Amino acid sequence: MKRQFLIPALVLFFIACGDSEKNKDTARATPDKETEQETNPIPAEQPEAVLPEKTYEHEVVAGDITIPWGFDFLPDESMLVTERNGKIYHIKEGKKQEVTGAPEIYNQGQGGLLDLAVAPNFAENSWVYITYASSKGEEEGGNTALMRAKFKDGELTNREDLYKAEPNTTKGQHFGSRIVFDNKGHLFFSIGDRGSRDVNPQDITRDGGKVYRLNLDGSIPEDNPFVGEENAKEAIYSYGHRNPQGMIFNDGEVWVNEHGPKGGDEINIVKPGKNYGWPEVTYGENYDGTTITEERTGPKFTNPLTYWVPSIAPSGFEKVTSNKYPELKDGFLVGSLKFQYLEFLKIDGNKVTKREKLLDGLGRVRDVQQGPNGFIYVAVEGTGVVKLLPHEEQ
Ligand SMILES: [Ca+2]
Repeated sequence: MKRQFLIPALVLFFIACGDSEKNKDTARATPDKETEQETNPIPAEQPEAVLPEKTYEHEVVAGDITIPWGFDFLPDESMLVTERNGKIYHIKEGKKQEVTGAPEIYNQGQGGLLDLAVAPNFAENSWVYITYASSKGEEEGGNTALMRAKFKDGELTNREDLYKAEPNTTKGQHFGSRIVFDNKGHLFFSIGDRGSRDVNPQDITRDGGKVYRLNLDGSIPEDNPFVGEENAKEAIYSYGHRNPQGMIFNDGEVWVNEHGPKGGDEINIVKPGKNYGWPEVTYGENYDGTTITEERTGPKFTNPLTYWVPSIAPSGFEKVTSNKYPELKDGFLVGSLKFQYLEFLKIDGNKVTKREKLLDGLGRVRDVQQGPNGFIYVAVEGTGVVKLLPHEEQ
């Protein structure tokens, strides 16, 4: 989940995230290799993904949602779910009600209604945050926007646009997007490279291929890494991303997973001002098998924690902290759009030690959240939102 409500005090614990010019610095990079391997280690190869010892069952909690893109929980444990085509549903006690006041979307390619995150202090202010593809602006096409609105009685009101990426483009790729909160009054959200990999991700004066950090009212934190830099988009927190569609707040750090090209999906630990390399370094290649770059790493770039070859097409991200699934506790969950399962990863230090395919074949997994009740919920295309049943409840 994106935050947790703890009673009695409102103590909040947030989890819920080319053929370009070659890197000229590679040749003259010889900082202390050992230190570098400690602070920015080259990721190890992953183990194969296997089926779990015991198959998990599931139950549908919100059906008939074509592309359930993102969801989050309200303090009463009811759920808000976005559907990419522009609808938002409130799921309460098994009943699905369409919410009025959803934003007007630019419905193109991978764009549409994207993530939704309930404010950490929703009980006091009723804010929910939403990312979506928007056509606002002068140019034709659209780009990713972030808004907030108050949710009450099945209705979104007091809508405020907090960020709109520029410029618009008619390209249908890589809008991102996920939203998470830290416990210091900020929110983070992601925008993909919008199909312009050689223009956007490496340029901090342009939107796209970035993770952004804002205050909850949409203003830019004064300590953002590029504040005061000429022409910089000051909301940028990190850059060189391709298309992050999974994000969590994990032990004080923002972690994203992001789609690579053919091969080279990544988990990155997002640090202020860091460059995650796309497209100058990547473990992937073009979809037609041609080379993007031979470089996998370089001194200017922060290495991923892990990478997937072949790509699983990751979407959604969660850390299991509840006691409902002892065998999964402290592990990570990532949806696979491509292979239609929920991937479980055990990570020890900076190494992935186990990968399992949960709910294998269920459908394209779009999002995953641990609910305030400790159960794992999974958004699956063509189905809706399902609950992962612990073994003892089957
Ligand atoms: Ca990278």
